[in-house]
Amino acid sequence: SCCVSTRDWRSISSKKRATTLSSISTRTFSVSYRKFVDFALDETTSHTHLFSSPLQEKYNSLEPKDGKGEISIQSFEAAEIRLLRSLIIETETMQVLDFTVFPRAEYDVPIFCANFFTTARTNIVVLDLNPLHDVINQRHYKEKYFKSLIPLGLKYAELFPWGGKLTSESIKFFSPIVIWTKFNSSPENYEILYSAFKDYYKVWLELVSKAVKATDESQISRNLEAQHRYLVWRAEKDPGQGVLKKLIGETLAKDLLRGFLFNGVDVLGSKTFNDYFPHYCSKDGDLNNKGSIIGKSFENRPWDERGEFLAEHTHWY
Ligand code: BLA
Repeated sequence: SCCVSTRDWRSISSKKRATTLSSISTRTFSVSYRKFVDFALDETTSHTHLFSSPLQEKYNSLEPKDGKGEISIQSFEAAEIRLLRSLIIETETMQVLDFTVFPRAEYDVPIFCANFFTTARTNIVVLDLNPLHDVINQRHYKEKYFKSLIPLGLKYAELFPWGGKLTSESIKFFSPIVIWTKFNSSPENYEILYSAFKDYYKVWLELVSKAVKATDESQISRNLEAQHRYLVWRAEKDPGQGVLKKLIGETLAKDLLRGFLFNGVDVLGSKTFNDYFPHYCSKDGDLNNKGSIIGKSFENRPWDERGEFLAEHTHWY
């Protein structure tokens, strides 16, 4: 039959559901991000013990407003991990993965970040080990975590074209091995994306396993502030916000952003968006609606093959 009610939808298996989806829609998908998350959870479990996070229950029952499609969340903690959380959205028109792992403040290891937005035609992808500290001016931190990973970054920089201009501030949250790309939907591309995801997650887990727990209070508070600044940036500026608002409404979307995706933004620090990003202040004081005061830049990859940052303006604020 051509029509499925919401109830039928929920009671059929996900395999059958996928088939039904492609037959009732002109769009067909060859990607599901579930296996990405399954891989990451299996790998993590082989390194450390995962505990279910209290956030799980609170956000478990989200559904698209129109009842079409599914929203799945997962969240865990571990000895070295403050929060591992995953959001998967599967509707008739899009597939989204937002998978991020935040280490505890005793560790200065990068934040694992996978953000994939997929429609029938196109994909917007960020996959990175987001550095906690400045990798443009702080040579020591860059070398500590990224020097040995440059060849891995180069491998995928050749397979995936640079995604073009992006919000200028974002580059400061990216590493020299960032995969920032847009590509057409195709099984081949998803295969490469899956292998990139696996490679990046494995090296990230290695970093976490080898990381030395800081005991120095000032180091810990520097790490904490860097995490908080990251959370403040993403909770305020995530380009997925519009999509989330349409999907579940403004109130729930905001709660999901601050309470789940970027959990900690309201408790890990007291600085505000203005404190961290003062250049955002505009004449009318309506800073939150601006995409970026600086605008978009970096039409081409700003890192060379040795992982050196190429742009001249390395101090924006
Ligand atoms: C676009 N997502 C983008 C862009 C970036 C990112 C750089 C290009 C547009 C821009 O620069 O603003 C992702 N930016 C990031 C990430 C960081 C950052 C990961 O600063 C981390 C520090 N994307 C999602 C989710 C959805 C989503 C969950 O991660 C949807 C629910 C959608 N991203 C999405 C859409 C666009 C986009 C629709 C294109 C629209 C736009 O350009 O604003």
